[in-house]
Amino acid sequence: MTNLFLKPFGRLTMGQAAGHTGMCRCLVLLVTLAGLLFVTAAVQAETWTITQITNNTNVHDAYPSLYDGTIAWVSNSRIFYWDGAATHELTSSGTAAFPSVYGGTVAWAGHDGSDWEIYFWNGVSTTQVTNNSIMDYMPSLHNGVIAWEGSDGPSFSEKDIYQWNGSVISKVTNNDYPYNDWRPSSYNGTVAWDAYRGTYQILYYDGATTQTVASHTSTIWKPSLYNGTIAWSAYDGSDYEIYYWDGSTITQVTDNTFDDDEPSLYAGQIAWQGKDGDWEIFHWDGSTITQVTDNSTNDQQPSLYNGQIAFYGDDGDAEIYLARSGAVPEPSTFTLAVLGLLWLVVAVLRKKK
Ligand SMILES: [Ca+2]
Ligand SMILES: [Ca+2]
Ligand SMILES: [Ca+2]
Ligand SMILES: [Ca+2]
Repeated sequence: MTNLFLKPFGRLTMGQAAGHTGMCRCLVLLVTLAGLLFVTAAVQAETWTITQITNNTNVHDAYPSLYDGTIAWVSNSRIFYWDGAATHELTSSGTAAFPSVYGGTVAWAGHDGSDWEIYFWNGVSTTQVTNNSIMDYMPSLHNGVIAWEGSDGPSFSEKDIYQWNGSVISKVTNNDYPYNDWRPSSYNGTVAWDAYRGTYQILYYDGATTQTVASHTSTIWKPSLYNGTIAWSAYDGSDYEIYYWDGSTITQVTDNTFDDDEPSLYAGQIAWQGKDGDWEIFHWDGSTITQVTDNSTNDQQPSLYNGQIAFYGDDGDAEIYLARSGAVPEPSTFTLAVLGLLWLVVAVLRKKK
């Protein structure tokens, strides 16, 4: 029964697999091959190719939002949209912030002269979603639905979570000070946000009910929602760390002595910024952390989508960058050397026969 496995291999490499010596040679070769493949796999690292999207002077390009190779960002308080080939400005005045992109549509917050409102660009024209005297801020767009934080209640700073489904505005939360709700992340009509309910919490509204995902006596914030799973950042007593909830279990992703913040979640993978002196971009593929940037200037506010990360870096006035991952063997010369060594082993064994 062993020969069933060895024979085809033997024919290919040694010309014979019958007999004790042949089997031994085959086993040695198999073990060597397995070992070399393992070593080759071990030195394969996730590599990132970084492209600079903006290149200007005295213009602060920041807060990118990425969706399927398209990016929306803020440039000197104006909203810009890169469709993968060309750049378009979506605003006509410089009072905007916090763009969120989805499938050729963009939401953002804009100041109308008296307070902040939510705006939505459907790819052709812009709609003003809110028109009131309260502060509407930090919109998150997904599939035609926008969630944001809006102030109401006795204290102007007290926030609730609102949602717009394309025609109607509803409240996801409705409470008063000292309860508070901030920083929503929208996904198909579901919302995650951070809140104060006596303790600091990550809350999740699945479209029907709201549950507490995590509770903390110190800061826990900036949730990023993806299909019933959430990433966030929390203070562990000495610095900030990244956490991931897969719908049932919480995993601590980082455990170091510097701040990790601004997580962006996509399909079990997370990008965030970590401060190893200056801010760098990091990526977690579900098991391994890779450092995406490595320089002496700040790289911040990553937005992750399907193996790509948009972020902004500081070249004096801040620019938008796009990092693309590729599972390229590293270094490729090592792989060639392994193949060469393998060929040598085969040649020697053939000669010995
Ligand atoms: Ca710039
Ligand atoms: Ca308003
Ligand atoms: Ca940390
Ligand atoms: Ca950096």
